Amino acid sequence: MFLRSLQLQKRFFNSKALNRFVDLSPEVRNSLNNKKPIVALESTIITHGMPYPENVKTAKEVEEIVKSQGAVPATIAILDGRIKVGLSSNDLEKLGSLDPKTVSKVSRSDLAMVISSKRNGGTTVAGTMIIANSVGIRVFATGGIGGVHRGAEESFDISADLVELGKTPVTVVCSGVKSILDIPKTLEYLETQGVCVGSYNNDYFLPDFYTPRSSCQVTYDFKTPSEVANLIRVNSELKTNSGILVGVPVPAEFSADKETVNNAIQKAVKDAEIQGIKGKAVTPFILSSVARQTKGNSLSANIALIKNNAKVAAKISKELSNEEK
Ligand code: PSU
Ligand code: MN
Repeated sequence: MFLRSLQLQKRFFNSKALNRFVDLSPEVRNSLNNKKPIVALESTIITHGMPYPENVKTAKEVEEIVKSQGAVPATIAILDGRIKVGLSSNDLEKLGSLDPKTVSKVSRSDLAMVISSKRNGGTTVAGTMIIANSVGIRVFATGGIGGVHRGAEESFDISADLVELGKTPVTVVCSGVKSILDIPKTLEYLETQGVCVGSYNNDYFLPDFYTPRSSCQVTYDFKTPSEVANLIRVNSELKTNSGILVGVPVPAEFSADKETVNNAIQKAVKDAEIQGIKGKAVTPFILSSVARQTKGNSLSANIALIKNNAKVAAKISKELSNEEK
């Protein structure tokens, strides 16, 4: 029995190296073993992206949405140095109520350190992609990815998410990048990294997170979950090893007001500069400043779009697992 479970575990870990640091929840293990639909969810959004208790509430609701579509949610985080794929309700509560100052924001550069020092960490898009890929999860839903920051020509602040998308074959379903970032430069960078980027029923417009359309158009517009599933399958057969980005617009009724958000972003970016906020702290600083300035209007758009993205990701994952049965 023990041997059989070890063999199963081995079969579904692409990277045996990561295996010994990972705890799969029983639901996640079952889903991987039986090739059932599964959607990875990140946790920096819980630890650094949203305030408590909305963060925990939203994380739980997002999991419910994935389940209601017939897929298994796999929220990924690091607790006491163990990589958790699939969090219990208690785990979520613990992670979400930790002081953001004491919990790490885990991107590729932090993974080994947070594990070796047995810390707690919320995984970013990059961190979550690495772990999802290593356990065999191919579809991942989140709000927005990191990107090229405004003024990057001076600061060199370019999110590791973009580099990860270029070398890790996971499909990230999100609402594009926030207009706190430089969207045209982000798209250029993704192209350089070899990432296939498409909008989702949005007339080729990449969403800008809080509102359905940025001013940037992309090369593809995906129409159905099965079209994306097919793309994922061919991408994996081709072994490009690149990720795919699916840009799903926030549902119109939840869109924030563009001008209000843009004004808040401009002020937040300026404040970050004045206060000398650098590196990892920049994104969380701007996010919370925008939420505060727009009096929660941006937070409600944020919550609505994550839920919608989780639904689309679950549908894609279902199509993917149907094709493989
Ligand atoms: N963008 C958001 N909300 C977030 C993040 C980005 O709208 O919570 C988080 C994601 O986890 C993303 C990370 O992977 O911030 C990027 O951080 P940085 O820019 O430091 O790479
Ligand atoms: Mn950065």
